[in-house]
Amino acid sequence: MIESWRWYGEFDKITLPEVAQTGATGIVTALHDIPYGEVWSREAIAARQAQVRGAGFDWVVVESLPIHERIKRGEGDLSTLFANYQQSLANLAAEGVDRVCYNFMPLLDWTRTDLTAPVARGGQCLRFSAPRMAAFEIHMLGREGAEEDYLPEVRGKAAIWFQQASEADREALLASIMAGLPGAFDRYSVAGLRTALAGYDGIGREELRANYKRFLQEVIPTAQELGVRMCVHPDDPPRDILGLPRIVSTGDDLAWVLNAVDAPANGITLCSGSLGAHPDNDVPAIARSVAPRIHFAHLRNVAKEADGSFEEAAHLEGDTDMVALIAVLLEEEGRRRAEGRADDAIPFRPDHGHDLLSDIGRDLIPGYPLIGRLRGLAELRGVIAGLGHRQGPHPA
Ligand code: DNO
Repeated sequence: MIESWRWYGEFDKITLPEVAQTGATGIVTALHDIPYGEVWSREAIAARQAQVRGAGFDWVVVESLPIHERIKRGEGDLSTLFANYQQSLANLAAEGVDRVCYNFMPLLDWTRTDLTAPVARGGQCLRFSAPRMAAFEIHMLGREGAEEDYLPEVRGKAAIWFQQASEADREALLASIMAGLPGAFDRYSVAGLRTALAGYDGIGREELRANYKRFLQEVIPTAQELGVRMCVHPDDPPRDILGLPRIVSTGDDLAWVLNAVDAPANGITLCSGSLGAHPDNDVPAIARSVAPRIHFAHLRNVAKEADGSFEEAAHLEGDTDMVALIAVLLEEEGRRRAEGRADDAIPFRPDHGHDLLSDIGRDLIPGYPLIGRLRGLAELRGVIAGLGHRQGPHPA
């Protein structure tokens, strides 16, 4: 497994020399300042590549090469957007970057209601509270039909929260829900979000799947030819949100993706935290079912609650059996080695982390602190070493 670290380039207050001290050797990054839908030029990619290599790292994965909303909505003539995406892949390949993570979540990327929830023994974590999400949708956004998406008990708690919340609490909730968009992108106001949501009127699960399939048909053959591996990131949280359909949430969804265009370049980012927030998902079993197509892994854990809320747990705590999951990944690497492949190693990163110690007050990107991720990486490294030892020595 290749230990890697997400770094947000010019938007990240954590420096590459700091990252080097974590022991990670791979960098996961993106050109966050390029607007969605535009070509990533060779020059811009080469400049980032030089920066990463100059600091002694490999740029192992792009996260993300984002998909324009018009592609997700299947709106109008998409030929330029598809051509631009293909060109970006060609430019990345030409500069030696050959794994690309993306997601197909409509409108919002990951969604949380609280970015600084207290952790029992100190520190802060990201939290998704079903009652607060319900308060937002029902009482702040006034989305039609939102009530039906929540249990009566959750609706009750939502109404109480909303009545007691100050204007500042409501603003903080909106800011948390909007924080998932990485880099320098738009944050919606409540009114802006209503307008953006209206763009998805009439787009249900089947329509979104058709639009996704069209994207895969356009992009996977190009990726395959270029030797680039595409890896879709699962929905976070893995459920419909704000009335928007989500189609990459379960093992069945992943099987659908892999079958939609059946090629090795069409692969998966196995994100244990995203998949693990769904009550029916057995993450190690899902990993086993898609193992040959896992091109990248995000390792983190969540603790779920009965009402649909969840909190990000320490990497070896929470509901997912991390040791069992890592065993699946190591087994898959062994299978690749047995096939004689030189590209057997799966890059992974400690995904998210608690804000711990000097992380607090540093105003880092939510979920991406230094010490919290360093702790996560060290724990995961220990599991990998322990399981690897049991399996016998790795070839050099
Ligand atoms: C959250 C991340 C996601 C992920 C994108 C991939 O921390 O895991 O933002 O990068 O969904 O496109």
